[in-house]
Amino acid sequence: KRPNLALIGATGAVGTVMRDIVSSREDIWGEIRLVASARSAGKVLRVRGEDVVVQALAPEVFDGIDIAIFDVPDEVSAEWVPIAASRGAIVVDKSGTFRMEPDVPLVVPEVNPLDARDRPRGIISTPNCTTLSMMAAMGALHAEFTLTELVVASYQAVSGAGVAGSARLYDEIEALAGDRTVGQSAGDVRKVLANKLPEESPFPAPIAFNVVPWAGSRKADGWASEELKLRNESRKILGIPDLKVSATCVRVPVVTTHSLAVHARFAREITVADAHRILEAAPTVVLMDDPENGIWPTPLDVVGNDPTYVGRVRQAIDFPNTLDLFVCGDNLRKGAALNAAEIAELVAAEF
Ligand code: 2RA
Repeated sequence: KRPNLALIGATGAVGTVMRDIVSSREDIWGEIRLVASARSAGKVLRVRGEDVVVQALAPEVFDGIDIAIFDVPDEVSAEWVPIAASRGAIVVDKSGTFRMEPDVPLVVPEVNPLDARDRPRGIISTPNCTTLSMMAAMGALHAEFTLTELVVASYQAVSGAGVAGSARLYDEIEALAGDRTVGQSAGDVRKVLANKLPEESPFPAPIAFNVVPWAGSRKADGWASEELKLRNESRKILGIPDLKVSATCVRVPVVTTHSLAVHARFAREITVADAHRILEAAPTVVLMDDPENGIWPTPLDVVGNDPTYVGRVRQAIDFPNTLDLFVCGDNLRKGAALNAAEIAELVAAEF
């Protein structure tokens, strides 16, 4: 049987990439139903070359659906994922709502595909895009050398904050373009933006010409939610409950593709050659590591592509058994839509 798929949140930044992915990969689906908020209902969108009318989220939209992929805000998932599951759909949920619940698997198909089979609530979570940006690479290295510690700094793209995040960066760049004096005295960019773009930004500081050491919501003791997600989710996906993880998440003026500087310690000695061998053999990782010839990944070279790109692999000079490396992953593809689609494909193979 070809299972029927529903995409919930079909019109957002991730939903748009999701439609593209299900249209461009091998077609394994029966019906594909598009669902969004009442505001977007009635829109006509293309999937697999056909026009599909977007339906408003309601219990009945799950009738006859085998697998539902949710990409909606946490509170919408909290309300609607259980409704979808109770109506018989297996749910792949992108929100943070269920990720850390012990009876909900958190899956990256390259790393822990078997976890997707153990889903007592009919719910499978897909990780946050920041975690996902490094997971294929770190999972492959862990499988052979056993990770013990991760220290990560992220350089997160604005589309991680959705369509509004990208719009804000473009608007700020437009508002500042041509003025060759901005960025030279403290607060000058803020002043221009306060005049030209008085509406509230999704970011807590100007993002054009800047880096902002904050991503996500406020958590205890000065941590941002993105930093804690990276820690907790890495532990769960890799199956290392005591993995030591410390992260600083930073927003940068990049439209799409998150980058991470990763300092990774292993249980035993690992060389650059070991890491190259493993990463080259990992099917969804692309190694771009030839600094003498200026070869390393950047977001502009990676955006729109599925794999995880790795470069700048070095053996840490002052830390034993430790590598430093730089990873880039498209936050809307592997970081979101692609991983969810791949989980859904794993489940579809059971039909
Ligand atoms: C961000 N990781 O980049 C988040 C999106 N879930 O804002």
